[in-house]
Amino acid sequence: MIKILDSTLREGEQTPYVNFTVDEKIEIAKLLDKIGVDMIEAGDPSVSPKVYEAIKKISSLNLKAEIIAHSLAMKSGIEKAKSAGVNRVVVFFPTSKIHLETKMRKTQEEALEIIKEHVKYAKSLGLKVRYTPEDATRTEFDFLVKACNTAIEAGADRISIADTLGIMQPHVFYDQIKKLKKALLPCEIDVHCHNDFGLALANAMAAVRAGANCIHVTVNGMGERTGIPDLAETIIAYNVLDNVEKYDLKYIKELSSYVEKASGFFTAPNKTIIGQNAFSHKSGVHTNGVIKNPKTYEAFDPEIVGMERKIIIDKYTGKAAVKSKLDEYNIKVDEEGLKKIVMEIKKIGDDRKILHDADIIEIAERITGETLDVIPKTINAIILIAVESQVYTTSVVRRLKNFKNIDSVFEITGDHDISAYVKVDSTAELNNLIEELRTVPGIKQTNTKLVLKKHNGVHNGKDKVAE
Ligand code: HCA
Ligand code: CU
Repeated sequence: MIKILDSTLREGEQTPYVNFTVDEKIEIAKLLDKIGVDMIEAGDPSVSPKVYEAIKKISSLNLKAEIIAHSLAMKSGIEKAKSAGVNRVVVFFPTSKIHLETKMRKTQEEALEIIKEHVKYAKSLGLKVRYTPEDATRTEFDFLVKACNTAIEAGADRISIADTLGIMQPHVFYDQIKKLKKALLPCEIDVHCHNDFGLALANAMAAVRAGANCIHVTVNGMGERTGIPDLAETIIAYNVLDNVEKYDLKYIKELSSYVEKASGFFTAPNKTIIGQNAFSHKSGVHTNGVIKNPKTYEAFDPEIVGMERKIIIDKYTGKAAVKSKLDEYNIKVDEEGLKKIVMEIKKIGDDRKILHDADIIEIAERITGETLDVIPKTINAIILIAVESQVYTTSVVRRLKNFKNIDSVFEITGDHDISAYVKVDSTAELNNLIEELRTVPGIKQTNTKLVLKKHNGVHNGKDKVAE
């Protein structure tokens, strides 16, 4: 049965500009344990005192998952792992020619000695040991086998085959793991696949087919450069495509969102499983199918991972989708009216990027001649915006400056970080703007104040006259 090792707290924290606090790490570890990952790689205790503290605290939580500390082949690192109370330590030492010669300046013989000595040392402290040959996939095969078998003989019971540069392809990795399985002494094999070519999960799944036991993942696929397989993607792929039911899927969205907020590392809309578009349907053909039966265009039910289906209304939309949207608001129109509304949506959709529910209500109002819920025109508002603590406020301001309805933007002190002065023609537009603002990465919260009257100062040329 497949095992999952989550390395969000170690590999994930190696993502550029990402740092978790100790409390955030504890929260992440607890959520990972609820999902049921088999192992949690909690960090390398030599990195900093706070990393050590987090590993120690996580080790004392009595989670179901095995808690692992990562360490270079270095006695002090192994000792810190031991004193942090982990179940297992990783001894990592590279095996490829380029890493040995240029980075470590060691011969192959010296490398074997170092591996043996440090695995033995970790075992002597009573720790379980995984050995990672860093850059394994660029290592001469015979030497890779020698290095791994040296570690196994010294007491390692897991070997992590690291595709450190993400250069594998599924069929190549499959063959390599098959060969390794035959050549290695008894042990479990982990695969640690980097995603530099977008092949990380495919490579890892091929390796499992060939006999590997465990896949390394991170939440949202974080990690050095382009990261490693995404936890959600991996357990859903196994669940839906391979009937593996050992992981609890319902915490996936919560964990992913929590990690996004804690890390300031936001996923793209087209991100698998938890991306904003993962269950959005747009073209008339697709929405018509989904409304009749979601299975026409959904490989699995979004609810199982805490996500929601979305029907996008714009120029691609057909009657079925518009009708279902109107039904949501209890707006009744006849066939003729529906056609007109669809035509109008297509016309507006040609000129505008986003159409929100408020637009559709407005259009329906115009076409049916009934007043639904639109309020007077020309509205000025001040939107106070709070930004996530780890996000650079000016980078959010830069984005806001491009919004058509935002007149001016100020960075401010106090409970909020930004104030935006906004001019819109209707509440519908204001609504749209606020909704759009909420999708801007880094914006935590908005608070909108309607301007009742605007008075200009003297220097403005006019003399304190209400506009
Ligand atoms: C690194 C080390 C590592 C180790 C993987 C593992 C890699 O380069 O930072 O221990 O399984 O990718 O080789 O993350
Ligand atoms: Cu790595």
